[in-house]
Amino acid sequence: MENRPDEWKIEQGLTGASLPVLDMTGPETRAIPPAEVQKEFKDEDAIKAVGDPNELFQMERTGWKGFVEWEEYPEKKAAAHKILTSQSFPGAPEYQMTEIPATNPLLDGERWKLWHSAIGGELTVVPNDSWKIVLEEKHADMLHILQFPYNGEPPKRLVTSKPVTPNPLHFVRNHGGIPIIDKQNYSFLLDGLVSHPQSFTLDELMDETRFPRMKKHVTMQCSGTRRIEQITRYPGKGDELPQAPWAEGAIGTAEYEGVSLKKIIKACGGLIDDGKHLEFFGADTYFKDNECMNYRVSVPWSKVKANEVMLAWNMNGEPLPKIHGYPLRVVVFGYIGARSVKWLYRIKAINAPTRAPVQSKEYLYFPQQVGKYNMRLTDGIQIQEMPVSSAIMSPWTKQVVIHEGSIRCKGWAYSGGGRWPERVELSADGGFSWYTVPPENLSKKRKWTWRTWEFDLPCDVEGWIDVLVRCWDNALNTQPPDVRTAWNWGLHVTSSCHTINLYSVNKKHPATRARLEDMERNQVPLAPITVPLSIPSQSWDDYEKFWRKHDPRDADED
Ligand SMILES: Nc1nc2c(c(=O)[nH]1)N[C@H]1C(S)=C(S)[C@@H](COP(=O)(O)O)O[C@H]1N2
Ligand SMILES: [Mo]
Repeated sequence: MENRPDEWKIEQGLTGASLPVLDMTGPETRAIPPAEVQKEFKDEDAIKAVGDPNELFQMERTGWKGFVEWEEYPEKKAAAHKILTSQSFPGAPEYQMTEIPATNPLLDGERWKLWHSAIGGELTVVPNDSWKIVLEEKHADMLHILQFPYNGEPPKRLVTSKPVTPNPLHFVRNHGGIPIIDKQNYSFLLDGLVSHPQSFTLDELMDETRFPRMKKHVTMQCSGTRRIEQITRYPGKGDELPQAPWAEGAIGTAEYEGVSLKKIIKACGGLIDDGKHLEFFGADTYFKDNECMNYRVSVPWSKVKANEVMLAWNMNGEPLPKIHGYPLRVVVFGYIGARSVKWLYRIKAINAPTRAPVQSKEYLYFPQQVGKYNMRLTDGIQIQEMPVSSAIMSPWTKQVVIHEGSIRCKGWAYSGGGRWPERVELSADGGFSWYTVPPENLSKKRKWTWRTWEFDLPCDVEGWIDVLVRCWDNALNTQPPDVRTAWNWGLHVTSSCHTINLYSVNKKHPATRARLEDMERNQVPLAPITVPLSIPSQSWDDYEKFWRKHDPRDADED
């Protein structure tokens, strides 16, 4: 054994996957080195034998660019599977225990791009088209977490700049490319366990003589919001989930307009037999374990029956942006974003929650002791309603704050399931004592939305402080104190108290005030706190004066 050039970093756990596993099951501990990278291969003949991609994976419907229907075509799925397993693709990038690149986009999604070009046909140009739409529709300052499939969130200063998020700043979570659907050629099918299966065009949905309109402010939250706090504590599920290392911006609020899904189901004569769940199909293609599929999830009928599921065509008074599901998406109030299917092409009434992977294999909330080697899907709770949570958008962690006894803070608070933030509290001492944000400093109270807030947090002390926020919802639920208490293998639902570290400089303290004035007089910049000050911290006169008045450092014997 010899030192490697990165020996110190490996020993400190800073190089991720290069550490050997220690097997302690025998009398001697055995080190198992990380596996070799898989060899590249491509079986051209096998791929060719599958057939012509332009025929196999052609445009499904006129005016639906980038849409391949997989769910009704097992042969098509089999062909795609054959292509994907007849060649190698690069592995998932390992950055959970190493540094995330300092670029925007943060991650490029190379594997997804290669999967799309490997399938070809209608999917060939999807990555390019999708990126063009991002540049057209989203704010220039969006943080592009993943270029393709596109995942993006607004920077902290813009997350809560308005209580209703402007469309260009609303976060985006995509599992595949963006289908470009022409409104004139649009319709969706409602079938399965309903009396009279039917298709609906947009004009039919918008016919107010048939269906009353519905307008509602709704907060959409990805269950991966604030995942980065879990990732930086401990890595978790190392597949597609960490492709969305969200900070606090995977949440947004908009006013949606559309119709209640309940009315549409009634128009089809209602559910029959043991119809109990509604399955939604999205027109995008999702790649998972060498399979191609449409994005698919379901919600229970009870949720629909309560008029809490909308088919929406407008977002903040404008037609849905392409990136948010144009021309029609589902909006499920108070559930995780994952259930609000975009680019809806089909709704199917079924008798049990869908077995599609997004519902049955992902968005699961595991107990803390469940992980890679002992996990069963049934150990996880399928996440629907999000618990109460909150976050501080300003200041940022590790910032130095000069103040006069209180620190200006801003952020959001939200609770799922139709509960709303009733009280927001902040602590400047790591969660020992809490100050309540006055109700007038919270944005409007609504059943299905977050509330943004502002607060001058009292703080006397000087130096590093832990600032925490917590919310109490109207059912008096609140948040666990620390990430560790809620850490889970799937890295979902980071609802622990959001904590930032600030360096407090309190100008109310005479010594601090004098020092800052001294610095200003001498034109000493407010350098980073880690850089030593270039002016003395105390005059020698003062120093000597102190010792003339006080006992010396060491005590004499009597
Ligand atoms: N068709 C389709 N619908 C989808 C998704 C998707 O990838 N495809 N992502 C879901 C997830 S996980 C979330 S959090 C929300 C995000 O909605 P937004 O992109 O409009 O903010 O959309 C949901 N609907
Ligand atoms: Mo999500």
